[in-house]
Amino acid sequence: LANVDKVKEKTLAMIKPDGVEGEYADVIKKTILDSGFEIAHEIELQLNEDTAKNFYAEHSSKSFFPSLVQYMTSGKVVIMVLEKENAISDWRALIGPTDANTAKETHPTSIRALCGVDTGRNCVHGSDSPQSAAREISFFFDKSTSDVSQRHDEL
Ligand code: RTP
Ligand code: MG
Repeated sequence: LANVDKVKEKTLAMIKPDGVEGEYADVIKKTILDSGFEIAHEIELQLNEDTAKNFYAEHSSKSFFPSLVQYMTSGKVVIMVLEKENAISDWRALIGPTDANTAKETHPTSIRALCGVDTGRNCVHGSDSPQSAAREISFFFDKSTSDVSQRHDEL
């Protein structure tokens, strides 16, 4: 059993427009690699309104949905597939709580403490379950190839 490879898990990570605009992408990627993740795929693109709405469809009835869509379409994002054992929960732990002000108080070494502003502008995204990871990875990446490929140049 000691020789059995640990099963790797994949999750979807995104550096949101404020993170890209604030030039946090390089330090975030360094933190990702230093934390033992592999970056299996990476694309940078500008989300359009339909794509942002579809990606965050679970929040479509929330009062913050219009501002979320506005925020997510305000500039380029970097989208990555991260791979390691326990990638989904470990990436969520590394990014910290949704509200960046809470992150600064309770998780000062988290990524949202580093580059987030408040509960809306929190600079990074992470899949919150195996189901959402599968949905979100196939939302942006073509499963039929193992190359760094993307479904569209602009989404
Ligand atoms: P994410 O999906 O982006 O990783 O964030 P999360 O799981 O920590 O939080 P979630 O509840 O899924 O919310 C998605 C994103 O919507 C924005 N938001 N604004 N009260 C508000 O104004 C509010 N609440 C959430 C944030 O950008 C949040 O990350
Ligand atoms: Mg979420």
